[in-house]
Amino acid sequence: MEDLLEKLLEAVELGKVDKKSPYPPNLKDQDGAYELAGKALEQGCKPDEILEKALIPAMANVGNRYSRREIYVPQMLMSAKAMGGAMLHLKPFFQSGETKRKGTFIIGTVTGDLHDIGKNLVSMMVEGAGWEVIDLGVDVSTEKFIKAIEEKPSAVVGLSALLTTTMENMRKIVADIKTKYAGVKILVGGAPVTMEYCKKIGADFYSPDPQGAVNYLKNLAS
Ligand code: B1M
Repeated sequence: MEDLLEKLLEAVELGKVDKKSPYPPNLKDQDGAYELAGKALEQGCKPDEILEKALIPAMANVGNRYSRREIYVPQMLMSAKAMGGAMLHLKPFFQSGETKRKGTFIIGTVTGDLHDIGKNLVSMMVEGAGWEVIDLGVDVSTEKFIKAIEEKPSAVVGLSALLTTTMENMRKIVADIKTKYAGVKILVGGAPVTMEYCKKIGADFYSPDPQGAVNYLKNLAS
């Protein structure tokens, strides 16, 4: 069993989605994350064990390697895709409530901003770290964030902005959320955003990359 989980960890880290996936070329025709997760379940491994022992450590390695600039966006996307392949088997268990998530993370790119590549990476990495993720998409208004928070009041909220012009919308959304839900923690990120700006607009934390977001949530949950 340990061997199977080790193989799954490696498949996710290397971005091997499933058997027919041509990437990475040296793993051609070998089982990918999809098949290995299915086999682990068949052999009696619990979904949360698969998450804790294979998927989460794999994505943590990927996040750390990306932060150290040892890998780049395409590799991280392939790993996230591989994790998604494994999650196809695990999701039904989480959705049924049979297996507990660490918490809920609501994420969206702020009003007026259509950039979603970075936001999607954060979303996938956080999901890979064992959180339920409610991804509201792009061009998300205060009202949409508030509605999602109403449904999950204990959620942590993540805002992404890629344009200097939409940073102002980020400020407004943070202010509106904090007025209505002072206790809700808000994490901000995106290329033009800085820790200084985070403090200025009253958000709780800034992360320059997905792994920083995962680490912040991990600290909050512990
Ligand atoms: Co746009 N764009 N774009 N664009 N675009 C930028 C951002 C720009 C810097 C390009 C440039 O001029 N050099 C520039 C902004 C300038 C500024 O504001 N200072 C720009 C512009 C001007 C525009 C338009 C206005 C262009 C126009 O129409 N005249 C327009 C705006 C549309 C709109 O949003 N309303 C526009 C449109 C587009 C496309 C639609 C064509 C496309 C977006 C496609 C998509 O996202 N689906 C696009 C793209 C691709 C880019 C660039 C080239 C790449 C952005 C990207 O995906 N980076 C970008 C230039 C650049 O960055 N080199 C640019 C990769 C991604 C992994 O990084 O998103 O930074 P990033 O995310 C990182 C971190 O920031 C962090 O983690 C990620 C991984 O490390 N992170 C978080 C992100 N969100 C986080 C949230 C967190 C934590 C961390 O917690 C919640």
